Amino acid sequence: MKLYHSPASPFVRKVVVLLHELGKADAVELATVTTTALASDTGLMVANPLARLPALERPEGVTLYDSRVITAYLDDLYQGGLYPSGARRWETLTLEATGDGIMDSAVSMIYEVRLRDAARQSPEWIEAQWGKVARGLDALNTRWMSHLSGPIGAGHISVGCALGYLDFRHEGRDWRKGREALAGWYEGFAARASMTATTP
Ligand SMILES: N[C@@H](CCC(=O)N[C@@H](CS)C(=O)NCC(=O)O)C(=O)O
Repeated sequence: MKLYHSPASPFVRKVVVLLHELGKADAVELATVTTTALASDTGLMVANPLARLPALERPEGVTLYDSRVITAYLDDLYQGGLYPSGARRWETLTLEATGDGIMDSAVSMIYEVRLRDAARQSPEWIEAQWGKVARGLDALNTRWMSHLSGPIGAGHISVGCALGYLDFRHEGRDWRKGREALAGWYEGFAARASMTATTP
């Protein structure tokens, strides 16, 4: 299997962390590409018409995207149990959506600054995106600590990669301030071998 990859992408990191957690990091070949919303990699465009990372080419079927489809597929393939059954499944999917949503807004803030010239950038839009990130973090810190304290699942991986991305690209925002429970959880999660092996 071939994974279209960039070491800086938190969505790609989710997939690679999950592979490490499954003990299957060697099961995919990493095809590193450089792509942005304004200049798409042509090979990636063939694999995923949306030209977004990650995409997973498989010998036995269609190329998979987006990251949530890929993580669910790999967990199913290797029977990892990272999407549990019962009530915890819906929590896991919602937690994963929360982590992914934080990444969406955090990545789009970087695009605004890097892909638009200074005169056309919108500080209001950037702050509105940070507002979504901040509310997601507050929800994690107040409503999700009990789930996060339980067995690792796909939601934990998404949240861990989202927080890692905030440290990587938005360090000045000090996301830990006033969110001590979440910060404490992340300290432990960031020390996992799957995370240290994939630090951007
Ligand atoms: N919802 C998508 C988001 C993927 C995404 O936004 N990837 C970024 C890299 S971090 C990308 O490929 N951006 C290029 C573009 O938007 O054209 C997923 O979960 O895979």
